[in-house]
Formats: sequence, C-alpha cells, structure tokens
Amino acid sequence: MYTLLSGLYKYVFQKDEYCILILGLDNAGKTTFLEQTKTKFSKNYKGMNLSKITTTVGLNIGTIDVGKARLMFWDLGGQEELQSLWDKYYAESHGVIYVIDSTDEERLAESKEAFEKMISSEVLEGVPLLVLANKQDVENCMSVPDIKTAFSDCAPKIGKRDCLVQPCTALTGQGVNEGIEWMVKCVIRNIHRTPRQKDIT
Ligand code: G3D
Repeated sequence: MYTLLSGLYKYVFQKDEYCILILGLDNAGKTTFLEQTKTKFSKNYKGMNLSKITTTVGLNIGTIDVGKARLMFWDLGGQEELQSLWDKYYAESHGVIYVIDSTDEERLAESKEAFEKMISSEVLEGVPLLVLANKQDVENCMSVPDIKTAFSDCAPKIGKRDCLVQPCTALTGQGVNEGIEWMVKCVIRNIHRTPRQKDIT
C-alpha cells in the first residue's frame, strides 16, 4: 500500500528537472528575461523592479515549474572575461537561451562570435537553442529577419538541433511565454530522443 501511495505521489508531484543556460553579451537583457520569466511562471514570485536590474556579474539562478517540468536557469555573465566560464556549465545543460540586444548593431559581430564559439562546442550538440531577439520595443531595432541574415553562416554549426529565433521584449514580457513553452516542449522531446551520456548513467 505504501509503495502504491508513494508511486502515486511521485507520479502526481514529482517534476523532471532540466537545466537551462541563459547566455549572451552583457547588457543583452538576460537578467531582465529571467526575472520576467520567474514573474510570469511562479505564482507567488514578487519580481524585482525590472527597470532597476543591472548587468549580470557572475551568476543569477532561478527555477520555474511548467507542468511536470522544472526548469532551473543559470544566467551567466556575458562580459568577455566571464564568457570563458560558460563552457564549464555546458555538460549539465539541457537547453540554451541566447539573448541578443536587437538595438546594438555595433556589438552584433561580437555577439555572433560568442554565439558561434558556444554552438561549436561538441558538448552542446543536439541541445535545443532558443535565440531571443530582445528589446523589440525599441524603435528601429533590428528585426528577426535582420538578425537571421547576420547569423546565417552559423546555420551549418547549428545543424539539426532544435532552434528558434524569437522576437522578445523582456522588459514587458512580450515573447517570453512563447519562448519558454517552446523550450519546455523541446527539452522533454529531446531527452527521450537522444539521451546524453550523463542522463544515461
Ligand atoms: P544582462 O543581464 O544581459 O547584462 P540586463 O542585461 O537584464 O541587466 O539588461 C541590461 C539593460 O537592458 C537594462 O537597462 C535593462 O532594463 C535593458 N533591457 C532589458 N530588456 C529590455 C527590453 O526588452 N527592452 C528595453 N528597451 N530594454 C531592455 P539599464 O538602463 O538598467 O542598463
């Protein structure tokens, strides 16, 4: 009877946990996106004042539950000296969210370089990739087609992994639900399709 009840309890309440990295250059809006996500998906979460968020130095973490999935986010600092730490987290991640500042044409090449380096990692092969074209509220910002064109030569490295470029305004929440729901769907499907070595052992 105990086994039956504990099995039932686990079936109803136990969550499958997935680690999601939030990467991108400093000032792209990673922390704002994480705060907005926590506010939208956690019932009792009292979010920070989004306009008071300052750039990530080090690591911000956050957890949300979506259905039977628990997503644990690691928002890593994007400054050049911190980018060298990103790959320490790759082996543990089930998905990557890459945030681009759509208003910053000057640093787009730098962002692309960091993106290309990240997707070249064998450890991330097959891991779903959500690219957020953030700050779409700003007039004359780069559109999704503009960003896709600028990043087009990364396509062979992205390969067959699930990849979505999503317009987003982290400050107001536009595009956040769509991005998170897509990621949840992909990580669940991906773990059943191609379990990575660490998930098997
Ligand atoms: P980071 O964690 O990637 O370093 P932050 O980036 O989340 O700290 O955001 C950096 C700046 O961009 C912040 O402004 C923040 O308010 C702004 N920002 C983030 N998302 C959006 C967005 O969707 N639209 C607009 N217009 N601004 C956004 P400050 O002025 O505090 O530097």
